[in-house]
Amino acid sequence: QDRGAPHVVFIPSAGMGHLFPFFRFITALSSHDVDISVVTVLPTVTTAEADHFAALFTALPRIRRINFNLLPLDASAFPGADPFFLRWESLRRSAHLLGPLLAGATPSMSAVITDVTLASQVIPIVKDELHLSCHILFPSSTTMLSVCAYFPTYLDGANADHVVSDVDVPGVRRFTKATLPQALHDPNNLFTKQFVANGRGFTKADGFLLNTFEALEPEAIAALRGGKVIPCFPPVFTVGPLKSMIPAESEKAGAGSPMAWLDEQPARSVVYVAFGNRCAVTLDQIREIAAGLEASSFRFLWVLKTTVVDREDTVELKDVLGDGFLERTQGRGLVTKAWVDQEAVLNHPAVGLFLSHSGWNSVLEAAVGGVPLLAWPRLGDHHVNATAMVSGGVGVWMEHWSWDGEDRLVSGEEIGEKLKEVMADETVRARVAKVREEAAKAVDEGGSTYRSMQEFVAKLKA
Ligand code: BUP
Repeated sequence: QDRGAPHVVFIPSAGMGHLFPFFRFITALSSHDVDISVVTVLPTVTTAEADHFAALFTALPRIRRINFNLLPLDASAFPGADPFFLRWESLRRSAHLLGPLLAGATPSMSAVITDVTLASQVIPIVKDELHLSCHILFPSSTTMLSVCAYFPTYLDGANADHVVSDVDVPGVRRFTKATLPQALHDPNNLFTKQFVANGRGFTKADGFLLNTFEALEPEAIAALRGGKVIPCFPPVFTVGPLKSMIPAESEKAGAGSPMAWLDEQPARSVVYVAFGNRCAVTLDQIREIAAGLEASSFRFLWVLKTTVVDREDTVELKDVLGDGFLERTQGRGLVTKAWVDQEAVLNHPAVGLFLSHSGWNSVLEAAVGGVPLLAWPRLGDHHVNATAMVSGGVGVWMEHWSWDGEDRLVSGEEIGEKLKEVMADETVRARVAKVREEAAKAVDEGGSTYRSMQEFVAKLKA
C-alpha cells in the first residue's frame, strides 16, 4: 500500500437501491490511489445484496471488509415494518459500536463515507470521537435531498402542531402532500423519526456525494449549494451517473438470458418493466399489467416481484400471470423473477421504453441508456424522484396512477394505451436522447462530474 494514500471507510446500509450507489462509487474511487474499507453486515436482507457484496470483494480484492455485528432488534416492536427499515433501525441502534470498531482499523482511517440512513448516528462518532471527516453518499435524487434537508425546518416552522401538508422547498419546488413519502404524513412513524433526525444532522457533515449531474437537476443542486434550502449546507459533489463495473455472478449473460433474448429483438421494440427490487406487486395489479402489455402488442421484458424480500418469492409465474398468458405471449415477451442486469438492459438498443417505479438508480440508468421512462411511482422517494425525472427530461409521470389497492387498480386497457402513446412520442424520445448526451458529457474529462470527482479526491488527499 502506498504511504500517504488516504484510507476511506464506507458505511453502506441496506437495499440494492442504497447499495448500488456505494458499490459504484467505491469502484470509481478505487482507481484513484485511495485505500478503501467497507463496513459489511451479514447476513444481508436479500440474496441480491449478498451476491453483489461478494462480487465487489472478488473484483476488488484490495478492498478490506470490516465485519459489523448488529445488536439484536426486537422486530415485534415494529409490527408490519418493511424489513429494510428494520435493518436501518438496527444499524442505527448499533451505530455506537462503530466508534471502537473504526478506531481499531489499520491503517488508521482518514475519512468516512456513510449512507444517509445512518447520518445522525454516524456523524457525531466520526467527527467528535474519531476526529475525522465524514461525507454522506446520498442514494436518491438531489431533489429528494432538498426535501430531506428542508423537512425539519418545515416541521419546526408553521407546523408546531406537526400536521404535514404541501411542502415548498425554497429554490426547488412545491411538493404536494401526496408527492412526499407517505410515512412523512405521520411524524411518529419510525421512518419519519429516522428521516428528521438525519436531516437535522446534515449541516455537520463535511459534504455530500450525489448520484446526479448538473444538467439533470440544476435547480436542486444550485439551491443546496446557494444555501437557499437551508443555510450553511455542506459542499455538494455531483458524481453521477454512477455506473457498475462489476456484474454479480448471477447476472452474467448467457444463452437463454434476457440479454441474449434482447439481442434477437428489433431496435427500440421492447418495453422493459421493473419496479425495483423491493416493490412487491399485488396479484390483481399484475394481471392488469399483463393485460396492458398484451394489448399494447409490443415486445416486453418484465422483471416481476411478488414479495418485498427476494428469497421469499416462491410463486410460479404461470400461477401469478393467469391462464395462457405465457403461452399467448411466447416469443414476444419474457417474464422473469430472477435478477437481471438492468443497467445493461437499459443500454441495449432493443429497449424502447421503461415502465418503472422511479427509483433513483433506475432513473439514472434510463438517462444513461437514453430510454424514455414511464413513471408509476410506488412509495418512499419515488414520487419526488418522478418530479425530478420529468423536469430533467427523462420521461413521463402518470400522476394519477396509484398502487393503492383493489378499488384503485390501473386497468390493463389504460396501461396498454399509455405504452402505445409514449412509445410513439418522438418529443419524449428526443429529450431523453439529449439527457443521455449531457450525462456522457458530465463524466467525460473536463465535464461537471469529472471535475467534482477530482475535487473530492483532492479533498481526501489534502
Ligand atoms: Br429488480 C432489479 N436488476 O432485477 P432503484 C433491480 N436492479 O439491476 P429502489 C437490477 O436495482 P430498492 C433487477 O438497476 C437499480 O440499480 C436497478 O434501485 C437494480 O430502486 C436498483 O431504482 C434498484 O433506486 O431500490 O426502489 O430505490 O428497492 O433497493 O430500494
